[in-house]
Amino acid sequence: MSLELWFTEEQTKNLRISCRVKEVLYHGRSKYQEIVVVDTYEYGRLMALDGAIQITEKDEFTYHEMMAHVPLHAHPFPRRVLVIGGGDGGTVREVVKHQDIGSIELVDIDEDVIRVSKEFFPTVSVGFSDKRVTVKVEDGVKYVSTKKDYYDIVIVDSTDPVDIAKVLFEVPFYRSIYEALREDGIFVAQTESPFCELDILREAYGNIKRVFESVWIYWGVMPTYPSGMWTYTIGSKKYDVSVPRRACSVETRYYNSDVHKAAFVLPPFVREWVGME
Ligand code: AG3
Repeated sequence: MSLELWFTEEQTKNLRISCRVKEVLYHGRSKYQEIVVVDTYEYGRLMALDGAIQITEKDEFTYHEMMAHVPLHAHPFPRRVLVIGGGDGGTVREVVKHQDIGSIELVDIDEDVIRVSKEFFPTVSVGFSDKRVTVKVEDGVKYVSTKKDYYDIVIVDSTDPVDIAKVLFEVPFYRSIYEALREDGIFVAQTESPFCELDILREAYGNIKRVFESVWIYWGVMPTYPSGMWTYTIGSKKYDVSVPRRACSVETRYYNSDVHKAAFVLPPFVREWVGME
């Protein structure tokens, strides 16, 4: 008989994903959530917050590249970037690849996520050591409401819309972001799975449409998130973001110009559900 240890996320009431565990590396409670880090056979190290998988070493690049490089390549000249959430540092790692960006701020409410990522995910948190990056442990909702006409890009790298992250899917927050952006600014947020969380996607899309002139949904593959198909919703004041303005200038494993364009092609079931014409 062999002893087997498995990490399981209950993705919905009726669906679970399990990864066989080599070793438990960290288990603790921060002020806001339960943090688990395990080393798994299939996906390498994995971090979960309140039971929901946030990153695994094997597939995090698809999500982080799509969060960062789509808006950054859709803007002609991004200078100032704000990341809200994303305390693991994966999105920041992708943003710092763009040499022309002058300043990158990351605001995450939970300093333990930042600390745990630095300790157990050096290849994810690596961007934090870039000189242009400032990390603030604060409430992102409050922080962004103090800024006006300032950022070129705002990226919301949140957890699922439960507990502390709920407000990150609501209109007042989107309005503050709109005001914090310059007149040609771009905003993107992760908006969940079109299979497991269709209501969340529809609501987020509707809320962002109430605030931004132009709104698109794009999608990518994310094997360890519910259903493996993941969406991102992007609001733009001026530019058509569905085509890249510049050739891909950075080293990537998932993103390139063709993937950028393809990601905006949505299957009819998604278009219909969110009420796109
Ligand atoms: N943030 C999106 C996590 C959503 C995953 N949901 C789930 N597993 N039920 C990821 C943060 C990575 N920087």
